[in-house]
Amino acid sequence: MAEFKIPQGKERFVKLLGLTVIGLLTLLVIFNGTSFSGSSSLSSGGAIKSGKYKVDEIKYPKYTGKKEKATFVTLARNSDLYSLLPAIKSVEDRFNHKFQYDWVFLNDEEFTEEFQRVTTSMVSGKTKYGLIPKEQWTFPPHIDKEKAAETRNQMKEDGIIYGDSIPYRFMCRYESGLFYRHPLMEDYDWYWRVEPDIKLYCDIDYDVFKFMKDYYKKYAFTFSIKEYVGTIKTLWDTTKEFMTAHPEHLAKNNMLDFISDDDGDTYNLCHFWSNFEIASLDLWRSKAYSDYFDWLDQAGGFFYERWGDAPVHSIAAALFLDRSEIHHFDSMGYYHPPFHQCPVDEDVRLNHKCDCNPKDDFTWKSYSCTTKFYTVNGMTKPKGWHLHAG
Ligand SMILES: Nc1nc2c(ncn2[C@@H]2O[C@H](COP(=O)(O)OP(=O)(O)O)[C@@H](O)[C@H]2O)c(=O)[nH]1
Ligand SMILES: [Mg+2]
Repeated sequence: MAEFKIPQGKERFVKLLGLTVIGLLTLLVIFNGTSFSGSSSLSSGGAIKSGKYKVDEIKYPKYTGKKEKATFVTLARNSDLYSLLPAIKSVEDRFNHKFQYDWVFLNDEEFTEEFQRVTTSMVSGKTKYGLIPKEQWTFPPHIDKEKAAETRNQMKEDGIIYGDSIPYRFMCRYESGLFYRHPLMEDYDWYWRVEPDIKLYCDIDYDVFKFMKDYYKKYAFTFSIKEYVGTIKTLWDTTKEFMTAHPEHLAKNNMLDFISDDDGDTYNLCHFWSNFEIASLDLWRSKAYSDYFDWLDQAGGFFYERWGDAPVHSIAAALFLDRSEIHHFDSMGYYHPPFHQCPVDEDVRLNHKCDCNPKDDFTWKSYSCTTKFYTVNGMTKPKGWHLHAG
């Protein structure tokens, strides 16, 4: 075989060329490395978020796909900050870092600098902080304060949870009929409510807001449960009066059979647990819901009893929506003390990296109403659900 030989004289030139190429490549690698760990691959909106707070840039690639007009929303006190942080982190890690939706925080007092600084550092989307107008966090003028005080004393004696609390009642009224009217919520069509101390157990790999829109859903829940009857003694009678006065607001294909076992005569106490809600703001902005909230508010049960936003929202969703517009998120995995939702189907848990114990799952237990939800809607329950009932 003929040997290839570089002619003498050209040998030095080839060596020099080789060294130059190696040098250039090294420079290129160093240069690229620097820019990679700098700002070019990082997200989102630069270092300044929410106006004045400067935080480290988040380490996820900026999401550039289409997004819905949606936000997280959290009502909180400044003192809730450190029980809220793990909740935000969990939602960000399991879902939001992929889509970077905004987060609206609402409070009846000004949020502290610390609250804003720390939460802003946790959220991948924009953060916004709203003050609730004083007149929305007080007794409405038509409420007899003495009568309301009597109820609170009685409920305290009866050992009803939050029975003697005034702020809890302001909170329930605000979440029922006012949060979606806050100016910061005007930018959005959809919201996901998050509370302190909650946790998501499973990865969510798709945009839930897009899912809601694409599948014509208006209200979605994880848990359903029965309400303490002592807190809503006249809520159903007041609702029946409303239905008689406003039959035009009832959806044709409504889900009355989820909330009543006797065709509307009595309320069976089933409601969606509203500490988790993903819903369309249009539902609450509708004429039907505005009329319903005003009716309830005039009746005074937020103060003369202790009506919760959960039964109020649930009854409204069941009556004013087509049943197909209400959705159960069965594979998120969710915790709000003291209950766990943990998908009972192992395939679901492994596919979504759920870090929960299916033995803790509450979904199919007798005190939950979710079995009823599946039954009245003719839906198929997940594999192995009956092993977790009881
Ligand atoms: N700003 C403010 N938020 C409150 C107040 N009371 C409750 N919240 C918030 O309202 C939501 C429900 O309250 P929480 O204590 O979790 O009630 P529970 O889930 O029914 O036990 C949470 O997001 C709280 O942070 C209050 O007095 N002021
Ligand atoms: Mg809570």
